[in-house]
Amino acid sequence: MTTSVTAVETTEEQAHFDALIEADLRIEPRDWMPEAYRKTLIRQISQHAHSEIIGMQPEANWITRAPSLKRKAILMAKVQDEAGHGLYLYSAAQTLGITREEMNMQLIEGRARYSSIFNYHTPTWADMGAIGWLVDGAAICNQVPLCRASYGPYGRAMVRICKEESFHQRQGFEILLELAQGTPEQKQMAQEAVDRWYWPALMMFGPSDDASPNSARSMAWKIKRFSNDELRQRFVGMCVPQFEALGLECPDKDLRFDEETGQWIMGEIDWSEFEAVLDGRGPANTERLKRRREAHDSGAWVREAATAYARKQAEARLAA
Ligand code: FAQ
Repeated sequence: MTTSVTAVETTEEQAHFDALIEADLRIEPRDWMPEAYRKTLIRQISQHAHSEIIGMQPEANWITRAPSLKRKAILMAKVQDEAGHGLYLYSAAQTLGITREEMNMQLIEGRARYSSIFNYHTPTWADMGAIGWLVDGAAICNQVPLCRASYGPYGRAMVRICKEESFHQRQGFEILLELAQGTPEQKQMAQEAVDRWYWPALMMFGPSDDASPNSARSMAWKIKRFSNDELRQRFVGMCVPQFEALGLECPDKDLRFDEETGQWIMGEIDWSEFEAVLDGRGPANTERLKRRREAHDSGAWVREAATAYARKQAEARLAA
């Protein structure tokens, strides 16, 4: 008897959920949702949050070496923004029933993914320009559609994140423009940084559509609005005129626009490199996780102090 009542309720709840998705309305934390939808969101949002947090490392590495006080202040603000993005996203994931602690442990124990892009080194100042222009540029392309994600807390977090990412992208472009218009050595440095980051930025969009196990379902649920390849296309189309404005060469020598299909035909992406990075064998995977674990350990006293303070406050409230 109980089982059949539950079954009827679930069917009704499922129908209500489907209707909300169909009508392009938002699913909120109070709403019933299929377990697989919840799990997919936790996976994507927590991976996204971890990316923002790990993504602070390649740039933080340059704060002390930025070429002027102004550049230092801008870079510091950008890295702080990434921390903020991580926090909005962890909060959004928490509304789905996972704790911040659990997500954090998944990251530091190497059980969670974060974006492949943050496993590359930043040997020169021009890499700060290339990250801002290409990595934040790719992030915007991928994330603007996520502002319309069907899950309310995720979509709303993305609105604020995207505003900040646009500023990040412009500051990266401006760093590269200044270098590209500087001495021949500076222009060369800008070109080399772009050569380093271009292909990994294309990989940020994920595997090609035929190798993307999650896309179809995430698109049906309106979490993702476009496929990985569609967004990669859009990004390449955005970059082409910007390469021209910078006076830099696109590292993809085979890139051409096919008038007939309206598609960019790209050179071959080295998917074996992408797989190696996802498998923990990228240039900087080991040091990124090591640094994150050290930061977690050295922050233990802050967590302990915050817990003790919260306990004292609770005791004081009870005594009052
Ligand atoms: N790196 O079936 P799909 C930023 C995994 S934030 C690592 O296509 P899905 C800001 C994927 O998780 C950058 N893993 O998966 C910033 C899945 O593995 P799983 C982060 C990747 O979820 C700038 C498997 O491959 N942005 O840059 C990657 O439908 C500067 C199969 O893939 C986001 O997270 C990858 N690149 O589509 C910060 C945006 N690609 O979980 C600091 C939100 C795929 O089944 C400085 N996320 N995988 O074991 C998304 O839009 C999606 O999750 C995708 C992947 C498009 C990343």
